[in-house]
Formats: sequence, C-alpha cells, structure tokens
Amino acid sequence: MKRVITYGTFDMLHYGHINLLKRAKALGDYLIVVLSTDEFNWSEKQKKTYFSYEKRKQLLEAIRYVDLVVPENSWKQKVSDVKLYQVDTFVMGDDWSGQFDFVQDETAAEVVYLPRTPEISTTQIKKDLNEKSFTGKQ
Ligand code: C2G
Repeated sequence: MKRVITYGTFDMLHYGHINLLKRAKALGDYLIVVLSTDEFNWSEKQKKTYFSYEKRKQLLEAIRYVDLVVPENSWKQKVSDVKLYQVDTFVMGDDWSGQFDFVQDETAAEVVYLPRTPEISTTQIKKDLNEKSFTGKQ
C-alpha cells in the first residue's frame, strides 16, 4: 500500500484544493491530510480561518480521495509524521516548491510539488465577496 501525505489549512474548501487532493491520491493508495489547527493557523500563518478545525476536518473527511485527517500543530512535525505513518510520497502545491526538500533527505519518502490550480484561492474568494457586498454588483 502506497501512502501519500499532504498538509494545509483547506479553509473554504474549493476546487483548487480538490484538484490537489485528487492528484495526491493518484500517487498512491492512501492519502493522509495533515490539517492546520486553528491555533497553528493563527500563531504561525496569521490566518483566521472562516471554518473551525472541526468543520474543515468534517469537509475533508467527506472527500473520496481523503483517507485520514490528522492535526498539524507545528512546522516541525513533517519528518516525524512521514516516519510515523510510513509515508512513501509527500505532496504539496508548487507554491511550496523547494521548501520541504529536507523531508526527502531525512526520510525514505519522495517529495512531489504539484502545480497549483490557477485563479482560485481562499483569499481571492473572500476579496471577491467583500467587493460584491460593498458595491452591490453581482
Ligand atoms: N492549492 C492548490 N491550488 C490552489 C490553492 C491551493 O494546489 N488554487 C494547494 C496548496 O498548494 C496546498 C494545498 O492546496 O498544497 C492547501 O492549500 P492551503 O490550505 O492554502 O495550505 P497552506 O496554507 O499552504 O498550508 O505546513 C504546510 C502548510 O500547512 C500548508
């Protein structure tokens, strides 16, 4: 069984996230998503998520590509996660390209960066919604 792992906030789940999860799962048989907790998002990424960890976890668990969702509490847990879950492939979108190559050096896992889906992001969704509500334009 080939195990794949990926990390993220996955707030306001959108098709860019789904595209990533679908391609990550296609690289193996079992996909583990390590989901940033609310505290981690706030303290480490200065992100205030729209949905709580529990809600974001519930959404991810409903996706056919996702087999397990566990919490991300620290930047420093990746190597131990990969070893703990006996991961073969570590996947991230290419906005992270090069940032996690150390995982390949310190574990048996291969690190893969996948192209991001263009033109969609949680930040963009929030911006568009704010503008529409402000101008009243549809
Ligand atoms: N993503 C994508 N295309 C988009 C938006 C996001 O492929 N249009 C990918 C990102 O590259 C990432 C994943 O979806 O691999 C989750 O994105 P975020 O929730 O924004 O995750 P991020 O804040 O980058 O957290 O320790 C790593 C961090 O937890 C990653």
